[in-house]
Amino acid sequence: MASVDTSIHPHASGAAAEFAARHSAPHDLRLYGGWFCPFVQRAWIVLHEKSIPHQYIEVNPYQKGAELLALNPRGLVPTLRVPPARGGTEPRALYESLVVCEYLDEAYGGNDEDGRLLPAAEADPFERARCRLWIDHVSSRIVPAFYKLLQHTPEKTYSINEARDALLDHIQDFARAMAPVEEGGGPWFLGARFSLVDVALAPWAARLFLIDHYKPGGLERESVRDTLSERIRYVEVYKRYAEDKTQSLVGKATREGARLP
Ligand SMILES: N[C@@H](CCC(=O)N[C@@H](CS)C(=O)NCC(=O)O)C(=O)O
Repeated sequence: MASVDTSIHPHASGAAAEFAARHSAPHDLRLYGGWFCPFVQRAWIVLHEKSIPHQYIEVNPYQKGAELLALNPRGLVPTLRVPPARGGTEPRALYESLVVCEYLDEAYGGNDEDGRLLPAAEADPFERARCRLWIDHVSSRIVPAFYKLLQHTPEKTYSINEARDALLDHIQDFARAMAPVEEGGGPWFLGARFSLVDVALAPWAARLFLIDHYKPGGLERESVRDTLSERIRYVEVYKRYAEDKTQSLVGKATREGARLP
């Protein structure tokens, strides 16, 4: 087995780089993160959703620096440096992505009706517990199955199809527990309301393309994958649809509510 891979691109890119840059000024609430890390992304999403002022500090957790280890003896990201308690001077730290997410949700207000990403216990203890149950399903079923499939190699004792089926089974169980679209009026676990259940899953949902990229058959049919071009090319060609400027027969028909050609 090779040693730990410490070579990682040193900083975020794209939208994440812009978000990190907007939060680079010193602040007494600090997220120590790695741009690539899905556990970090959970905490980052909560900071973003609740517009919480903070400082983002990029670290490589595979080259554990003294600053990170002083806050988190496990040396993992995300690590959150929390301002000192009232009357105190020592900064405090929290880690474990879901603990960090719940802390941020409870300690800071938010934009929606009660400002909470997890239903408050006072409002609906059952719904809160049900959300935590499905967050646990994400962490204990979907996430391990994602890695088991991604880490499948031909010499494994399980087949790639077993790994793929297990991941899809866990995703289907999750989908069955979601609010039906027609009842909730929205695409999220609770329907219209975005919650910590969605936060817990989103980083891996956004990384599912890696299975298609690295594994034979991926999560898509090979025939589908082998007939696709690079994503950026679709972004370019679909711009005229997204801005509703296309003069194609399909575009015109949709605009007029007519049958597609
Ligand atoms: N259970 C932790 C997992 C965090 C985790 O594994 N982070 C990775 C980066 S994605 C890490 O810091 N790895 C450092 C290492 O493996 O030494 C959480 O939910 O926060």
